[in-house]
Amino acid sequence: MTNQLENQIASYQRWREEIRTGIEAYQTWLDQHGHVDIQRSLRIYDLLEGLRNDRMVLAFLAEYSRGKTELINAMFFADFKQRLLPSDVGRTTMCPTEIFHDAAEEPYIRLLPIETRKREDSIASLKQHPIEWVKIKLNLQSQEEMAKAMASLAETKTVRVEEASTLGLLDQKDFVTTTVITRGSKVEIPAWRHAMINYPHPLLKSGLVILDTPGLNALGTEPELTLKMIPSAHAVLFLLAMDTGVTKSDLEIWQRYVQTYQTRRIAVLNKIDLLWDDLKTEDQIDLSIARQVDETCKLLELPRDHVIALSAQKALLARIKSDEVMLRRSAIRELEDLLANEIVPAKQEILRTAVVKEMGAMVEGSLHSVMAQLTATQAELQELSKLSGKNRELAKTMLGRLEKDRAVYLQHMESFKNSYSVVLKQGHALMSNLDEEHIDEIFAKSARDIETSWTTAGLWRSMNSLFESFTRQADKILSFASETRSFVEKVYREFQEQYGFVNLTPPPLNLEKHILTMKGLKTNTERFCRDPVNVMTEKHFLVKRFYNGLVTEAKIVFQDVRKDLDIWLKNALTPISNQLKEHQTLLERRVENLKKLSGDLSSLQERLHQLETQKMALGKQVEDLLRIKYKVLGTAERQRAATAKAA
Ligand SMILES: Nc1nc2c(ncn2[C@@H]2O[C@H](COP(=O)(O)OP(=O)(O)OP(=O)(O)O)[C@@H](O)[C@H]2O)c(=O)[nH]1
Ligand SMILES: [Mg+2]
Repeated sequence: MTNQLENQIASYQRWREEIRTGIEAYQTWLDQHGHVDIQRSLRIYDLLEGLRNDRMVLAFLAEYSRGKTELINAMFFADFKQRLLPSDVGRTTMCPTEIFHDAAEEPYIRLLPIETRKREDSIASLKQHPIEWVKIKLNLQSQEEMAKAMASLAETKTVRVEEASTLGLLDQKDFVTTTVITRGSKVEIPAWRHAMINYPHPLLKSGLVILDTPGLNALGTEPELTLKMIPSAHAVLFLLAMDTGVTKSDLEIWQRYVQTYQTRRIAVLNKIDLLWDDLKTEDQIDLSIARQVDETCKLLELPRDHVIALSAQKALLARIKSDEVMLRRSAIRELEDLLANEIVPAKQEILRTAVVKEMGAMVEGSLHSVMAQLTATQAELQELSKLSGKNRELAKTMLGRLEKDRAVYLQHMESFKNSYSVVLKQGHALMSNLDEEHIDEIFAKSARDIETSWTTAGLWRSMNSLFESFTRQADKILSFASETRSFVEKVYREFQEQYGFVNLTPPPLNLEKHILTMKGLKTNTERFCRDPVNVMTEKHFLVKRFYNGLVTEAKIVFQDVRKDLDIWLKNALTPISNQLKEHQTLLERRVENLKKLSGDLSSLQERLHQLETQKMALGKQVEDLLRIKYKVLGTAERQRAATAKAA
């Protein structure tokens, strides 16, 4: 059963493949023409790896029992002809569950024991250690075995109150953050902390990852989920149920975990089938649904087309039974179309921007360099063809003129080199402010600030100084980047006017994403520190866990800013410096050749022939590079057109 979403994701995958082959072709071009450069090769290798591991994450969030798991079953697993993931009344999914495909391994479900919460390791780091996980191989041929394996996602265990407390799952004064259900003196807690399912579904094979989560109570206990996994997802699907409407706890999850962290968010008003009533006309039913949708838009402050009313359960049933009428009525396709038309292109744009950022200047630089060589070859050809049948005197006059040109050019180069080295020095100084050692220092200071008091006040003090330090660094970097851009533009203008250079404008340095992530962390900290429950109870283990989550994320932001600055600096300064040096080499070569010729004009024909061959070869290189450029940096419009055609 293919639908628009599958088509769109498949076309996205093809596009990604094309970029990958384009980049590989560029690497081959570099190798073939002797432009081997370790640093550049490493960057290309990293980018190729990134493309190979590219993932699009859809996170499903909601209070318990709104039908998240049922919707995932209907959207992705109906071909299995049964409810693959456990979905039931009351609380069902007990741990965050990632569903993806990894071709390197046989299908499996991996479960991280809840006891790992006693340690400080993050889930991300535990993912690197398969030994920490319980692995169950999935036998796709047996529905019974599959259902049994998937049932683990809903597994709980009964433990003593103290045990739940050491796991950070229980605080007797406060049940808001607990995930437990009290059973007399004992409590019931989730058996697993996190689950990973490797399942060979076509959409998952294309790089889609589904994140199913448990309801509100469980969300609060795993900062990594709320600080990292949900904000970095490419879209959040927030579920509500028709029968409950938007409740207080729905709104709390929305405001706390979705609204401020996610720009691509869709609300799903599930269970519309509960309104299907034989005693009401279709119009009456539609009216009730429309009223609820309007109400939801208002409460969640979402545009009308981002709230979809549907029935996950009927969609699953319709797909299992191949009942087209029921499937249409379930309205699940509206959601899938929205994802196909909005979320997939948005994800594509993110990747395209990243590729352009990494490769744009490199490919353009190579292209300009080859074009400059071609222009120089043509100029020399023209110059020398004038000499045919002429005397030596003319050659000498030409040589004199060319040498003068070269001298003026060298003077220009000198003044450029001076300003260039000043800019480069400033750039390196800013980078060294953000190297491992300095970042460690910034974070060590923040740790010292809080170590004596694991309280919300201590947390706020410590994090605030960290955020301020970040803002200072980011401001400095941005103003440096804008000055550098003006400098490069000025140099290009000068050299374009005098020597006919092709103009290259360095892109602005964009730190928006990192600044927003940092703002998100700050809002999160503020909310945590102001939350009356946290202030009153001052649960140190929770503050510590939250702090660890925050600093891990903040450190990544600092590191990412440094990485971006590094790439930007190279992209902004390397092409112009290369172009200038190359122009110098070409001028020198022309002077050398003319010198040789002015002594003996007999080899003129041979030289002309050489230049013709060179011109052809360079022309071919320009063609190759244009093809590569088109593949690697092809515009979003081109892609959209291709997708529309495929659909
Ligand atoms: N009538 C009706 N029931 C539904 C629909 N979708 C889900 N349900 C039922 O609602 C109950 C809860 O669904 P789940 O998919 O387990 O909900 P969840 O959001 O994953 O809940 P947790 O895993 O506990 O967080 C189950 O009994 C589902 O069969 C629907 O569209 N219509
Ligand atoms: Mg569930």
